[in-house]
Amino acid sequence: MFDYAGRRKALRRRVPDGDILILSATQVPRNYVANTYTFHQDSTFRYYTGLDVADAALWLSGDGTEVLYLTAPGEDDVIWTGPVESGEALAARAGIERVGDYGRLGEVVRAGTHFVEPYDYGLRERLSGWLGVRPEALGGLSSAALRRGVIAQRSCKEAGEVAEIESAIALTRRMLCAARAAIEPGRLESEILSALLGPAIAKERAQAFDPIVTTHGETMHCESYGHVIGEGDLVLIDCGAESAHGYCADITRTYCAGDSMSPVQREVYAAVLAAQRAGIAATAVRGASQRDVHFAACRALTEALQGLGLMRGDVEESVQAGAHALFLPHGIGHMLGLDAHDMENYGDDVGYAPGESRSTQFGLNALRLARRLEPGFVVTVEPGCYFIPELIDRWAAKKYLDAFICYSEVEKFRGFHGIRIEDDVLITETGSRILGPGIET
Ligand SMILES: [Mn+2]
Repeated sequence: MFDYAGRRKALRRRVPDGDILILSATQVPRNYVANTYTFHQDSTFRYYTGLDVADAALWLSGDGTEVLYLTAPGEDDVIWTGPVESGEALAARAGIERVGDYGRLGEVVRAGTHFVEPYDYGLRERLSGWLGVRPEALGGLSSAALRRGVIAQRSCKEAGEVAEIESAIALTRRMLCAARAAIEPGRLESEILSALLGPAIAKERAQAFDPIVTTHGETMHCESYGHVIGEGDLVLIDCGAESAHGYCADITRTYCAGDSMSPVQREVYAAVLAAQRAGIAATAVRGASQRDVHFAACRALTEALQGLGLMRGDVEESVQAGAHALFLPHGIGHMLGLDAHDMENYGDDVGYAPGESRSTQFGLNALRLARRLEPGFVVTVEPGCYFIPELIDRWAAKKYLDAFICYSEVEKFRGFHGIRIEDDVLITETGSRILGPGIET
C-alpha cells in the first residue's frame, strides 16, 4: 500500500548517524492480563512498517541494516489466536530483511540509541530496564533529531495518505447521516451513538477516538451518553472513523432535535459557521500559519457575537485581549493523520516552530498547532461557541474584559449549551481544499 522502505530511507537521511529504535504498541491489560483493551498500533511504528503487531520493534542500524524484532507466539497460542503470520512473512511485507527476537532487544539498545520517550507506561518500564535507567530519565535521553525527523516526514501527507483520510471522512459522513436521522426528542444520546457507530461497525472500522454525542456541547469532552434529548435541543456530534490503514477523520456537526432551530439557535449557528468559513479561507492564504487561521475565526466569531449583542468594542483589540475565549476557549484545530491529534505524543515540536512557544493567555494556550502551514499538511478547522455557566460566572464576577463582553446579555444564553462545526482541510500548493465528499452543515 505504502512505500515503507522508502519512508525508512527518507528518515535515515534526516537522522544520518546512529541506531534508531521505533517501538510498536503493546497489549494493555484492562482488568487482568488476559483481558486486554482493543489493540491499537503506535502510529510511527505503523508509518514505517505498515504492521499491526504488538510487542515488536523496528531497528535501523547505523550501518544500514534493518531488523524487525518480534515476539514469537508460544506453542499453544495457536489454540486461542489461530495461525499467525510468520516473522519472515511479516518482515517481507514491510520490506525488512532481518528478523530478531524482541526478548533480546536489551542486548542492542544502549545510551545513544535514537528513540522517542514512550507514552505507554509498560513500554517506559521496558525501555528504561534495557537502558538501566529510571523511567523518569527517558525524557532526557530521548532523541530530538529522531523526533524532529519523524515530525517533518509525517507532517506532509503523501497522496495515498490523503486518499486514506478521505475514505475515513466518507465513512464518517455515513455515520453522521445515520445519527442525524436517529435524532428525535425523547431518545437517549446513547441511542444516537448506536446509530452513529452502525456504519463503521458494519465495515469493521475502528473509531479514531470515542465519539462525542451530547446535548451538552458546552462540555468539551463530554464522555457520557445518558441525557434524554428534548424538543429543540442541539445535539453536538464530534467523531471520526479510521480508514482501512488507520488514518483518521475528525468531523463535528451540531444538529437540532425537532422541526427546526429557534431564531436564536440559528443566529449562534450562523456565527460559528461564519467563523469556520473565515478559518478555512485563511488556510488557503500562501504562507499563513495556523495561528492566523485561529485569529481569522476568532475575529469572525467576535463580529457575529457583537451582532447578537453579546460582545462589543474594537474587534481587533477584543481578539488580542482574548475576550472571545469566554465562548471559544479552545484552539482552532490540529494536525490530522494516523492520530486524530497527529503526533501529539511528540509534544509542541509538532505545532510550534523552533523558538516559538504556546501563549499563556486563556484560550490561546489551548492552540495545539500554530506554525506556518505547508503543502501536504492536513489540519482541522473547528470553531465553536459555548455557554459554559461556570466560566461565565467566574468571568462575570471579576467583570473580566467587560469592555468587550456584555454580561447581562450573555446571562440570557446560560442554558444554550454549545455548537461546534469541524472539517478537515488539506493545504495544497495553490491554496487549500476541504477533504471528503462534503458533509452538510
Ligand atoms: Mn478535532
